[in-house]
Amino acid sequence: MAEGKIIKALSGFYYVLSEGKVIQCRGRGVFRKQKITPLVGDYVLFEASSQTDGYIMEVRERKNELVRPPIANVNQAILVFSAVEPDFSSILLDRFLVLVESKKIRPIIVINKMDLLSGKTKPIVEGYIRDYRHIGYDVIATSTVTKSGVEQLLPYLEGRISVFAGQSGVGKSSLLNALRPGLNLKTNDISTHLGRGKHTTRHVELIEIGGGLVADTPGFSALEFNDLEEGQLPLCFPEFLERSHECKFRGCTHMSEPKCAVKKALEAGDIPAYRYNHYVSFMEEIKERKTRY
Ligand SMILES: Nc1nc2c(ncn2[C@@H]2O[C@H](COP(=O)(O)OP(=O)(O)O)[C@@H](O)[C@H]2O)c(=O)[nH]1
Ligand SMILES: [Mg+2]
Ligand SMILES: [Zn+2]
Repeated sequence: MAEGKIIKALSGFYYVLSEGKVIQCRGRGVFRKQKITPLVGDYVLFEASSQTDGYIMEVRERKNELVRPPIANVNQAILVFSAVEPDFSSILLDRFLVLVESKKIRPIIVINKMDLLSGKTKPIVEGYIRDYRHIGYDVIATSTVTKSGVEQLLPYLEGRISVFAGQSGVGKSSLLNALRPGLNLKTNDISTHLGRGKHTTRHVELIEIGGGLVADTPGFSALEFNDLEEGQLPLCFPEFLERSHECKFRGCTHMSEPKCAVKKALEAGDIPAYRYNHYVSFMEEIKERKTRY
């Protein structure tokens, strides 16, 4: 049996990339009974019946699984924001970061459209870039117009499965096109993010860019904290997590407990107020959700 990775699923066929070749496979008959649905991103063992065709015999255990789009084993999320048009939003970034961290996916932050910054907006965006780098996140500032910074993304893609995520219009498709000339993804395509609620089975495909695999559709289209428990939230803010052993109470939620190291860092200006405020509002949102049931 050979080993490979599913890069596309379409009409009952799975396209398995193995040693540089793509084999068109069907799932084993027993999968249906065992309720196993192979996903794009799955590592599989397959039996080739010819040079081009085969059967998937086994699906390896998944590291994680996204629902929309359906992809397994995502290593990282490239969170794309624009500096302006639309304006950079730190609360939206924090929301993405929490969702990504909670799935044990590594986030990479990209701030695109840097060419559009003016004298007034530049220092604001640069301040955010400094703050997020200070937390320890990788932040890449790009422009697909001047091409500045775009190539810095390539080494991050190598050997990994990545999804691009971010609001419509920030430049995700433009970035992918810039990273892989000839890809020709549609840009300024506002129809694609309206699929919600409609019964469109969106097919996903992983495309090879920079020695890695990238999903061709944006990830994390649902931005609600539906699967998140209160206790998980403090783990999704790395700069809180690293200080939490200094809090007086074990399992401190950094809300109203005394002698809280996070509160202390906030007062000292080591944690920006907006990060803490977003944390509090997410905590309230999670609690609120619970009382609804
Ligand atoms: N000025 C400027 N415009 C950009 C940049 N990147 C993308 N755009 C434009 O922003 C619009 C949305 O880009 P698109 O790639 O479709 O965004 P997506 O919805 O995130 O895939 C298009 O009109 C692009 O030409 C950039 O770096 N600078
Ligand atoms: Mg797009
Ligand atoms: Zn605390």
